[in-house]
Amino acid sequence: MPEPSLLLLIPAYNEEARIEPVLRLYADFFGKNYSGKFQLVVVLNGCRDNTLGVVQRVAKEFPSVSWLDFPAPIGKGGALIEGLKLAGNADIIGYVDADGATGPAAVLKLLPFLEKAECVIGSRWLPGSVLLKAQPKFRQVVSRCFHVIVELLFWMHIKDTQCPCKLMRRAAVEKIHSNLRIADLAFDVNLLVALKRAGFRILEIPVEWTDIVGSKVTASLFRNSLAMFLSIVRVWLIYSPFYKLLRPLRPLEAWIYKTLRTPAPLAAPRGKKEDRE
Ligand SMILES: Nc1nc2c(ncn2[C@@H]2O[C@H](COP(=O)(O)OP(=O)(O)O)[C@@H](O)[C@H]2O)c(=O)[nH]1
Ligand SMILES: [Mg+2]
Repeated sequence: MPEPSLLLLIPAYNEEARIEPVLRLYADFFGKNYSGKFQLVVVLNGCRDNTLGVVQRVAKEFPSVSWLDFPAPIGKGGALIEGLKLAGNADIIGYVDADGATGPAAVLKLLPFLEKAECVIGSRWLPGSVLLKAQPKFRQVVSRCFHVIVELLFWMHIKDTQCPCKLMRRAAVEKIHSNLRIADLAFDVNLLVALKRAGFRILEIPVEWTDIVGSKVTASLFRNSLAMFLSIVRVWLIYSPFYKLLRPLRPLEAWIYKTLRTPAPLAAPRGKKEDRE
């Protein structure tokens, strides 16, 4: 029996220096080791370098590679929200980083766990995970503080919400897609909270991971962390009884995100009466 079709998204912003070997590695590995249909879709937005040219060059060689390009600065979350609209094209949809921190073999190992849960996520913080090279110390501290806040707000008991290696069944993505709003790097929390609240099971599996130089997040850690904090509070508020009352604060929120040079959360899709579910 053929394996299920798999579509992997790679959000990419100014990745001309890091993405080429990653695309080649994934396309080559899944081409040789996966019998189901495999698609790799890079979601670019507002890149100021030649990421698009690099992706197009690799796509000529590997038919499994394609791309979506959005000129507007929609952020990593915005790019993934767009990319997840392709969920109907595959049985399993997921995403990884453009830097190859988690290799294709590690992603393949996660796939069988989708028989037990609708969403499987890699974790760098579970016993059994292999950190070939850890993140810089200060980044780890910030990451752990973020984890504590996420746990206090959402009580999901997920050790590593931010690991960029997540796989989901198509039906789960389609069910929660209209609840995805967060356009910045806290998108992952938005996604996991939406899945949990819809009653889907999330399984966290130790993963092999290596820190790759050139992180966009570490480069502007303070600004990114502030925006991510704001965004997780925003996700929490969506599900709180105060949400409607806070509507007059929207212009202030827009101003803060603009000041932080971060894409603001998206509005509820048209036709969705209430912004909380
Ligand atoms: N499309 C898009 N992708 C982004 C944006 N910001 C970051 N990314 C991508 O998100 C992923 C995570 O960024 P990275 O710098 O690897 O962060 P780290 O792994 O957390 O240190 C990478 O694939 C980036 O190219 C953005 O504004 N738009
Ligand atoms: Mg990365």
